[in-house]
Amino acid sequence: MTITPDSIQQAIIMGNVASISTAVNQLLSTGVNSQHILDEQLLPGMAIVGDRFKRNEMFLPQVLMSAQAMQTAIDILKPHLVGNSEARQRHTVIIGTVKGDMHDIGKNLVRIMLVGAGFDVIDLGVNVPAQKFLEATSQHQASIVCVSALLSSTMNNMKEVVQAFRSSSDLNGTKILIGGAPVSREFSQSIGADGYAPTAPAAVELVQGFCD
Ligand code: B12
Repeated sequence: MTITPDSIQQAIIMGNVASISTAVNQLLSTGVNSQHILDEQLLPGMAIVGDRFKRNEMFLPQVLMSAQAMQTAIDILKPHLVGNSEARQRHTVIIGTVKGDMHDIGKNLVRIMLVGAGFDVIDLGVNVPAQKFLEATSQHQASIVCVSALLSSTMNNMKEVVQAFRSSSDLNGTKILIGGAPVSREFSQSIGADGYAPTAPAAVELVQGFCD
């Protein structure tokens, strides 16, 4: 199989798990950088899926197949993305997708890159209520919490998470970082979160900044 620049994007759009595995493995074996594959092929492919879904040119079962292809590709890239971990004092970060929201691809990318940067990350999964973020933070003595949302309806549940921490007597100093496609810096400020990052690498920089 010859890999053209569009092969991976096409495999994402078609939700073709077999051909995405072949294409990603082949590119890696020829020395193409994992971050380049992610930024230039996978993420633009998923953006096209999102546009087509919005315009009713793709439907939920197809988007689910694209998501599976994306996750397969990320799983293959994972050891390469986490390969450059710096020696640093270990900090524990709690991460999860907010209550009501099942989207986890972006959250998983943030987790993978935080692990790559040397953090201990506890992933609470999707549909996580505020109370569960609090309990995990206390249990793991974490100082940073990352919350993801992909739906404009669930981003409001992030406010509940921030309020739960701010009204806790021992966890009110926890740094809360939010992200996901509908979220912005302004929204982050409006709910009293400590930060917002638009991408996984930017999330890592912000978390590192909290630890300096
Ligand atoms: C894949 C997908 C799905 C998959 C999810 C599979 C999975 N395992 O995640 C499935 C098919 C299940 C799905 C379901 C639904 N979806 Co959907 N989905 C998408 C799609 C196409 C791609 C999302 C994605 O994975 N992007 C790729 C990742 C890498 O990007 P990302 O998540 O934005 O993450 C990056 C940054 O945002 C950031 N980031 C992410 N999280 C965090 C966290 C922190 C702390 C930080 C700092 C940064 C950060 O870093 C990431 C990497 O750089 C989007 C379209 C879009 N443009 O976003 C729609 C989209 C989000 N879905 C949408 C909708 C409407 C739905 C459904 C309601 C559809 C329905 N009728 O049932 C359901 C909701 C189910 C639920 N309760 O959650 C709408 C939301 C509209 C809105 N404004 O609310 C979108 C925008 C599509 C659209 N254009 O209409 N979906």
